[in-house]
Amino acid sequence: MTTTADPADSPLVRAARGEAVPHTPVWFMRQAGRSLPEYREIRRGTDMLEACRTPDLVTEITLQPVRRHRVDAAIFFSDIVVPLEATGVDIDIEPGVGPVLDVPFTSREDLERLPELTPDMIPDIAESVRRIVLELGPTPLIGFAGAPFTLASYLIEGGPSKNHELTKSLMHGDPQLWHDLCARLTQISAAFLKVQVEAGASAIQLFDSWAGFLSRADYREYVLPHSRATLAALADSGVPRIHFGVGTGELLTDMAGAGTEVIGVDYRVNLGDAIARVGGGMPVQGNLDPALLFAPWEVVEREVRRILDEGRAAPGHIFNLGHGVLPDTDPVVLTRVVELVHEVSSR
Ligand code: 1CP
Repeated sequence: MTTTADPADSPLVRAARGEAVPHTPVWFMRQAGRSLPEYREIRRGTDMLEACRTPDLVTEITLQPVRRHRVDAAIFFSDIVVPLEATGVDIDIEPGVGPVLDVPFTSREDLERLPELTPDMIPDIAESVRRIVLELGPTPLIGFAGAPFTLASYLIEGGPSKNHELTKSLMHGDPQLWHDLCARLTQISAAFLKVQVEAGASAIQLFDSWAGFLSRADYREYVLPHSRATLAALADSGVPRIHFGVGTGELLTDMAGAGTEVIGVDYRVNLGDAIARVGGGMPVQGNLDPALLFAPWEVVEREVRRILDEGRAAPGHIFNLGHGVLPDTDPVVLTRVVELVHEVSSR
C-alpha cells in the first residue's frame, strides 16, 4: 500500500477511521515535554503558560518527539487550561504541581465572569498550529482540549485533587449552576478545538482525564451530555475524534457513545476486554502501562506484542500508552517501542 504525503491519509488518520494501514500508528500521550532533555533545555527560564503562548517554542517542542522517536503523530504542545487562561481566568501552572487558581470557582457570579472563548483571544494558537503543520509535512498533528468535567474540576478545586469533593458537592448541591458552568466550558473547549482544526490539525483528542472518579450514574447525568456536546461541535470538522479518560473502564461504553471515532483505553483495562466492551466495531487507542517502561526490555517487548495482538480485534488500533509518559522515563525506551510497533505490525 502506498501512502500519500497528505496527513489526512496517514496511518494515524486511517486507523482512526478503521481503514487499512501499512503499520500500526504509534504516539505517546505527553510525548512532548517531560522526559526529553532537549525539552528541559529549551523550557529553562520560561513559565509553562507563557511557553504555551509563544509560537517559536510551541513549534519546536511539538516537533522534538517526532524527530527523536519517529512517532506517527505530533501532539500540540499546550495545556488543557490554556483556553481558560485566554478567557481571563487567573490560573497558573506550577512546576511539579499542575494548574492552580488562587480563587476557585464557587458561584453564579463566577460563571458570569467567565466569558466565551473567541478565536481573537488565541491568535497565537492558530499561528503555532499553522507553523507546525508546515514543518510536519505528511505527519499528522493532533489537536486537543480538556473535557468540561476535567476543566470544571480544576476551576472548582483550585488545583489537582485526590477526591474531587468540591466538584461533586457543587454538582449535586447546585445542579443548575453545574450544568450552566459545563455548558460554558463546552463552548470554550469546542472553540479551542475548532481553532486548532481550522489551522490544520488532522485529528483531535478530548481528554476527560478525571472522569474515572465518577460513578456511572453521576457520569451519565452530569458529565456525558457536556462531553457529547463538545464532540458534536466537531462532528462536521472532517477530522477524527479521540476520547480518553483515566480509570474509565466502567465508563467505557458511555464514553465510546459520546460521539467519537476512537475510544482511548487506559492501562487498567485489558485492550481485548475494552474492544469487546465497546462492541468490537470501534477503533481503539492504547494502552501500555507507562510504569512498565521502567521494567526490563523483555517485559516491555512482551507487552507491546500482546497489545498489538489484542488490538487486531478492533477495526483500527492506534498504539499509545494507557496514560502520559512519566517524567523519569528513559527516552531511548520510547524510541525502541516505536521501532518495535512498526516492525511487528508492518504488512
Ligand atoms: O513545567 C512543566 O513542564 C509543566 C508540565 C506540563 C506539561 C509539559 C503540564 C502541566 N502540561 C504539559 C503539557 C500538556 N498537557 C500537553 C502537551 C504535551 C504532550 O502531551 O505531549 C497535554 C496534551 C496536556 C494535557 C493535560 N494537562 C491534561 C490531560 C492529559 C492527562 O495527562 O491526563 C491534564 C489533566 C492537564 C493538567 C496538567 N497540566 C500540567 C500538569 C502537571 C497537569 C496534571 C496535574 C494533575 O495531576 O492534576
